[in-house]
Amino acid sequence: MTTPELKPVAVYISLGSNLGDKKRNLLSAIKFLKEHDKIRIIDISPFYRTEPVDYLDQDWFVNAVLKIETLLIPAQLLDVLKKTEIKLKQGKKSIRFGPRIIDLDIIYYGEMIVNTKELVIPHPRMHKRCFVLKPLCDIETDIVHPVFKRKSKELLDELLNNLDNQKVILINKEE
Ligand code: PH2
Ligand code: MG
Ligand code: MG
Repeated sequence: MTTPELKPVAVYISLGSNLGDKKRNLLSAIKFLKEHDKIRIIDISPFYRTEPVDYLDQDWFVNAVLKIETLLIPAQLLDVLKKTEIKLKQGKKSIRFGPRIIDLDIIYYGEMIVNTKELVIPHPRMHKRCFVLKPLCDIETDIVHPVFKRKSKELLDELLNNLDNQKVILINKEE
């Protein structure tokens, strides 16, 4: 019997920062992930300046979405993301939904649905967040949400129809 060939899975990761040099924090996180031998960066969305959501009394964020291919299973990838966050935070703590140097969340892991105490995929709030859906659509408008069976562009359009405008502003490359 031959060993089954491992196929890399396409994964979308949301990046966010609203403390310190926000753009640089995102770029540093991408650099860490790029150095991992089981992660291949496929695409990086434009960066957006975004109004805070959920916990409103905090500075605006810079957000982006990353498409990678990886052989890591979700729990292993989560571990890599957590370690990257810890490296960039250098010991500084952050509160839930509050200000943070870097936040790395798995949005989609192929078409897999994960529901454990540590990890929920697709990300449980992604469909309510322009700061995720806008950059996601810049990379891929047709990727289908495995629970809602909706394309990312449809999720974004529904959100824009339903919501009091969460502001997301494209950052110029030169800025
Ligand atoms: N992350 C949060 C809470 N609110 N708002 C914006 N605009 N961007 C974020 O990345 C963000 C947020 C918790 O992870
Ligand atoms: Mg988050
Ligand atoms: Mg997080």
